[in-house]
Amino acid sequence: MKKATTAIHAHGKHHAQYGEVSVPIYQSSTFAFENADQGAERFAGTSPGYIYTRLGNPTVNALADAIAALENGSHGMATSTGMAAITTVFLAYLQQGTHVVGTDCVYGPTRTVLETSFARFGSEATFVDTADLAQISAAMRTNTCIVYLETPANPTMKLADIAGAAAIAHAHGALLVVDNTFASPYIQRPLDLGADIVVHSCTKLINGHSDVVGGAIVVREEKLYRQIKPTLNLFGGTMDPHQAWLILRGLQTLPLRAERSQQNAMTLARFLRTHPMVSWVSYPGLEEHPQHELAKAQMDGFGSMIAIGVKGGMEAGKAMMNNVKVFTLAVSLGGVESLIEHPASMTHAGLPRAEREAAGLTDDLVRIAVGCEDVEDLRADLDQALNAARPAALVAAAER
Ligand code: LCS
Repeated sequence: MKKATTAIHAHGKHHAQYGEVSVPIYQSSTFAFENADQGAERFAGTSPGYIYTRLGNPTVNALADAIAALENGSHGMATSTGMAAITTVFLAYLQQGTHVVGTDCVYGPTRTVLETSFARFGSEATFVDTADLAQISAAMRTNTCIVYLETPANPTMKLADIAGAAAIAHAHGALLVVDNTFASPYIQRPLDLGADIVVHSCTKLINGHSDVVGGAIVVREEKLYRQIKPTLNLFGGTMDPHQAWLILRGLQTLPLRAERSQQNAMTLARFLRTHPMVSWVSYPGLEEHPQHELAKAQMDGFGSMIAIGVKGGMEAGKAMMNNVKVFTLAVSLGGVESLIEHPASMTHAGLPRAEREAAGLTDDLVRIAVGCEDVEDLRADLDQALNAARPAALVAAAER
């Protein structure tokens, strides 16, 4: 099946009881056994069936299977949030003395959790510019067990070569984990390129309506599922059935939303690079993006996220964000509505300034999450908001 058909029908593995077309919400925390022997068999894994929703639930499994089908994975797991997906994978593999090599400009909390919580448990992490494979190779140690990529990365829109990184990871006996949130499986399938594990914040494009948080883990083969699923069950980062149902509903229109929002993003990126108030634009669909060729090779499109530098830095960027009318000033991304935010003071504020700047996350960077509105309205809104930032930029220039 092709991608759009899969997005609409992948939950079809759910066995309808009454011919229902939509997957029901199995809002039950526990599932009755017919007798004591059956209960024991379910716990032993020798009899199929559900036990308790933290361990598995039909609505949640329908979503996990659908995302796994879209990612071409062997097994999927749905989690309470994207961070639960990411930390469950780390909890499954990291221990005292292990080491992770990761993308320097990942979503802030992903880096923070490795540098604080997992460091406290004795596992180290090195963050490098994973756009450069040589930097990944140089950072590998004998105890590196995970290479962790975010591509495109939040918020710089830098890419990493997934196949190249997989070769390096595997040569060192490490796993390649890819956060595929920014692209979504409609636009990029890391497992096909050699990754072992994909993680998602389903809060974003997969759900697409800014009304629910959620996450997912998809693995290449059953062995990895057997390593990760017990950790998810024990630590309890499980998804709730109602959450799963909402995300299943959103997933079915992922192809439509992804197409529309990336078309809008391309138009806006081209417009922004001509705007006098914009000093630079990072969007993989622009020919001048340093990894435009890689984007064409490993992605089916260029996605809906754009990073820009606003002339006049932080103050001008703030003035711009305070003046948007169609865009909403809010963190998150991947919804039908367009959002705008300032990573250095919001999503990535938890990182020390030196780390942020070394990763290309400068104060002038404004992040634009493009939605599905009429592009003319989005373009006019960005234009008037940027023009409204002109006085702040002049003040900044005078102060320099
Ligand atoms: N991975 C990426 C690439 C993300 O952008 C986010 C959230 C997460 C993981 C975590 O997912 P969550 O637990 O929130 O479902 N990114 C956000 C952002 O850029 N703005 O607000 C949240």
